Amino acid sequence: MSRTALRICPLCEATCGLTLTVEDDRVTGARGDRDDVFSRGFICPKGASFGAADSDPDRLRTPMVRRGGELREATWDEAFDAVAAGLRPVVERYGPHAVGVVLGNPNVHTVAGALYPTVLLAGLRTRSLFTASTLDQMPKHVSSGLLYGDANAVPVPDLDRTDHLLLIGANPLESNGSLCTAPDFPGKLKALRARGGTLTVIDPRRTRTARLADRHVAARPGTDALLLAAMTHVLFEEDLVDLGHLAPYVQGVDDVAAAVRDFTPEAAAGACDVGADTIRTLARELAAAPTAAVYGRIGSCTVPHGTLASWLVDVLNVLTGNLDRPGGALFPLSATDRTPRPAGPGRGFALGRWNSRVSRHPEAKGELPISALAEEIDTATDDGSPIRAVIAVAANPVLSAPDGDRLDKALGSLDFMVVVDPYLNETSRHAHVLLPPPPPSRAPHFDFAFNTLAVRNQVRYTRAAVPLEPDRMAETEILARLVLAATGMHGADPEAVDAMVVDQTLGKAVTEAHSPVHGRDPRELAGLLTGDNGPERRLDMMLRLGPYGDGFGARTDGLSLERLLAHPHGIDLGPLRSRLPQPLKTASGKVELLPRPIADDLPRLKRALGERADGLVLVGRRHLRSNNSWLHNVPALTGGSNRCTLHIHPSDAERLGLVDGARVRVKGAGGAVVAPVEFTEGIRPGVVSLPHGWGHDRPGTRMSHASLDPGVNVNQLLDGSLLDPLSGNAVLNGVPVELAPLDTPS
Ligand SMILES: Nc1nc2c(c(=O)[nH]1)N[C@H]1C(S)=C(S)[C@@H](COP(=O)(O)OP(=O)(O)OC[C@H]3O[C@@H](n4cnc5c(=O)[nH]c(N)nc54)[C@H](O)[C@@H]3O)O[C@H]1N2
Ligand SMILES: Nc1nc2c(c(=O)[nH]1)N[C@H]1C(S)=C(S)[C@@H](COP(=O)(O)OP(=O)(O)OC[C@H]3O[C@@H](n4cnc5c(=O)[nH]c(N)nc54)[C@H](O)[C@@H]3O)O[C@H]1N2
Ligand code: SF4
Ligand SMILES: [Mo]
Repeated sequence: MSRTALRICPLCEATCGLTLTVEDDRVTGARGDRDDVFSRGFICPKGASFGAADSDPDRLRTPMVRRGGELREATWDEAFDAVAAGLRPVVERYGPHAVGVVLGNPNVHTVAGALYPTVLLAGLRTRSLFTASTLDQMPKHVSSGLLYGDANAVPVPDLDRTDHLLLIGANPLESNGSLCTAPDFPGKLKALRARGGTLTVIDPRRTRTARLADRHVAARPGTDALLLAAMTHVLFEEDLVDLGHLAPYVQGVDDVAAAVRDFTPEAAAGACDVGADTIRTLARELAAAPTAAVYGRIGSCTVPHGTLASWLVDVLNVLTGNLDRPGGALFPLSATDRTPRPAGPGRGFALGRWNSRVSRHPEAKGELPISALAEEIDTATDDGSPIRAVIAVAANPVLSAPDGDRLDKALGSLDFMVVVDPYLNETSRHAHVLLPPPPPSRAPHFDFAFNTLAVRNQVRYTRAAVPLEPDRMAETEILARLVLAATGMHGADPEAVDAMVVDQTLGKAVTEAHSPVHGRDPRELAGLLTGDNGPERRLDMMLRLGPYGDGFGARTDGLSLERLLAHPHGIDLGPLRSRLPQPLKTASGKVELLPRPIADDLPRLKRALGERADGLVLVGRRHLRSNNSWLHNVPALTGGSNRCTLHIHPSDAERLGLVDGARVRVKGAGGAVVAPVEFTEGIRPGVVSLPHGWGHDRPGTRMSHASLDPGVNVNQLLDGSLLDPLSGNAVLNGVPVELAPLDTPS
């Protein structure tokens, strides 16, 4: 019997609605849901392969526990007994910081990842938290924290209405967008051009996105902060600054003017390898556009000046009056955001409240740099214990983070490691206990994270498309049980975790004057919650307390889980709207345009004006049918152009005596890898590119298709020492490398 079921796609940030074909509890097809209020039928090749990814035979079905040195199948009870027995002694003997928590990217794509890690961290009280954010967008969080007082207040380019988009270090035609949730990003860029708007792309590679642009600037990698500082300089020099409606909400404009005085286009041109006249044109076009948005992503974050570049993106939006206005860059308002409090000064954002033990890296947003994970495990100091146990959820840092070989060894030396992951892969092979979540068709979906980054306010929820088999456990329950086992409550009812969160949240809400439930009885409110299980009741609570919620009866047509379930294709909540000053939580209650830590980092940027890379530098790239390190096991998503090759400009190749298709040795500070070269005019001379997430050739893994064409781990070229100092973000782009031919040309 064949039927259809709706499921929001978890495979990238675009969050498209899918219509799945289900036969005998197996997903046999996926197409775009034409009635989805947000994605309106859009789908990409990855989403179309949802069924293949979902039913991959290498997905683990049973927990595994290490016995006699080997991972063997076990029951869920045995597995959680082993977790409690493995973790508690470490906490009791070495203290909470000896337990490292590692959270990977898919946590932002699962309900479990949204609802339980915060509870786990609060219960454990460890400072040893490492996530994919420090391989990704931590510079943006730090910049937002400093500018707006809220690290999660990330302005999103208003793709549907802007007249001018300046896109920096992003390739949405392959990635489908990031920190800008927009189903059919490619279509939105085409629509921008069709309505007479302009698209400018800054990228050292001539990507598919760059080819769509009116102007492509192939700047030298790692120099965006210089380029943007020079554009800012031009705005002041040519009197193009116009804050418009923002004027009452911004402080520090004159300080910024002084801070960028030395960053003339002429001074920046050499380092960026972009003509001073081009830099001036970019600034003038930005200022002249009726509305405009500057948007920076991975290429502007994972570089030595990532936080400064992220800050300058917003500075340009502010100085041209484009922040917080339609057509510019706005703050979304998600259905599960907390009830907006009245505008006014807040507590601000603190950086470096503690430091990592070995290299003394400052924390950012409660996290330590994942580049420092290996040394925090393998290096002793007289300042506390090294990490002796790790809890890893949906993370594969052996491939995703710098120097995988060192991390691989470090993970192998742990007293205990528990991993929640569907695969036995490069990281999870070190687990003492491996807990496999069910495939996505058997899990519900709600975009807690991406709705806060979406180009349109909307809300959608899909329940599991296929029922869970009796021997499987929902990932929400796995994480709830993990919380209990890690915090000394092993064996308690996992629903108690949800009940505790509900009690705490409602208990606080009733005390807040601005809350719709102010003064009510939290137990009465808890009794009103609907939903089939703990996680659904928590979702109901968040929706009802949220900005569109029914306030538990206070607003008759407001949102609740019941109301959302009655709209299986979602509810549209309208275009993004101006929200300032409400989102600001800085001590001044204003946008603080030149925060102290930024000002203190500017001399480093000034020194970079004189720097020129004399050798080759490496950048990454993404392929449309990839997803970081874990989709290489799906045959439908590999092959063709999705290969781990070194892209190089023919002029560089000729100079180095390289032959197209031959193997080359690539050497960096952290090691060397061998990959085939692929000539392309689509990359600027002086730059080579390798994709990440490859290197599936380690023993003891079970990724049978991926290991057929394993590729190499680009992050082995890094030694983990190159970081953006303010955010602790790894430098993954613009990394110096040397090449040597391996095969003699025949
Ligand atoms: N050189 C270089 N390195 C990079 C990048 C780059 O651009 N260049 N990009 C970086 C970025 S942006 C990121 S986000 C990181 C990503 O790095 P990671 O956070 O390590 O994420 P993935 O590589 O996607 O691995 C995700 C893991 O989650 C598992 N998984 C998949 N689905 C689920 C699920 O539903 N539940 C659970 N529990 N597990 C699941 C997968 O099997 C896999 O083991 O990589 C970073 N590394
Ligand atoms: N198909 C696919 N989609 C994905 C993912 C995937 O692995 N595959 N991963 C997802 C994740 S976790 C993320 S975070 C997003 C990332 O989404 P994007 O930010 O769009 O990531 P990329 O496609 O890697 O594009 C980054 C671009 O930056 C360029 N670049 C490199 N260095 C520099 C530099 O110094 N300056 C400038 N201006 N540009 C530079 C690169 O050439 C590349 O074209 O994608 C998500 N979507
Ligand atoms: S664009 Fe992203 S969310 Fe949409 S179908 Fe493709 S992978 Fe899924
Ligand atoms: Mo990412």
